[in-house]
Amino acid sequence: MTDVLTLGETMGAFRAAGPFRLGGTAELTVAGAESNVAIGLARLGHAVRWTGVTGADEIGSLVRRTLLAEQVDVGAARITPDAATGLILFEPRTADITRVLYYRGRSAGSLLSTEDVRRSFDAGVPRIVHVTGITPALSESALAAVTEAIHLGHEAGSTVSLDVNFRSKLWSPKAAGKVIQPLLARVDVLIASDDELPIAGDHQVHEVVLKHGADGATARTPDGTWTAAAHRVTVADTTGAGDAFVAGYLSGHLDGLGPEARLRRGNAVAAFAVATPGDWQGLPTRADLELLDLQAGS
Ligand code: KDG
Repeated sequence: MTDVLTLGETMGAFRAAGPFRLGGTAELTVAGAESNVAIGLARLGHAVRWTGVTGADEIGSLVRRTLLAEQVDVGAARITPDAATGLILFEPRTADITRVLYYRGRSAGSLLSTEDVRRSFDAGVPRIVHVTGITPALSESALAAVTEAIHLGHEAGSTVSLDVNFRSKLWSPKAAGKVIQPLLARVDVLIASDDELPIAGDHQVHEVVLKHGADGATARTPDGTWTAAAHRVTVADTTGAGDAFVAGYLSGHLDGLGPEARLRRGNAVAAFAVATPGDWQGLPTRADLELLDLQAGS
């Protein structure tokens, strides 16, 4: 049984030690919003499948190897000889501000298609289908893939979640709104940061989760509104904090927690993520989460 199916582009990631213009050392790892969520859920013990396309190259192997090592199922992911795996360069300027450069135009990841999504569902209906607003910006076929994932998830009775994840380097807020708003008709859980909410426009999504960064998060359903404060931790790197929150929040869904407890789990997972440099490296296990509970109780 698959708990969560997610799909998108995961790239090779270079994280520089200092300003790019000075050159010097950089760490090579992988990054992608959906695979960050997948790793977060897998570390919490959930069965997660990630679907995407990587090139038949060494960076693509790094992506697949990393996800496999994190117990993420990549059995439905595709390797293409037709394009290279994309790259993302992170230039940390402060703990809160990281400059991002993309080398992902016509990348393997942008070739994601509806067939990839159908193949992913062949392996079993997931309890949750999670997509982001990044993938539809990559190409027409990637948009079709996201549309198909939402459609198949909705038809099969999965909970469909969408994180707006607006990326200004890929498109404008107006272009994003035009594409994302029609998708929301079949979405059950809409996740956005405060500044991304206007992109979602008017919608009827049952559950809306707002990420307020260091100020925590809010969940709204027809039954009420809940807010939970973020944990105070020393921040090393906020990249991937939103994805970490989503992993925790969806984990709470899978465990049958109520809205406030889901928010608390999201905030706890995000606290671990921001305390370690990197998108996903600091994501906690269940045992790690208990450490936070112990500290809160001491
Ligand atoms: O959410 C963190 C992301 O910014 C990172 O992993 C890269 O997915 C990414 C993107 O497309 O910007």
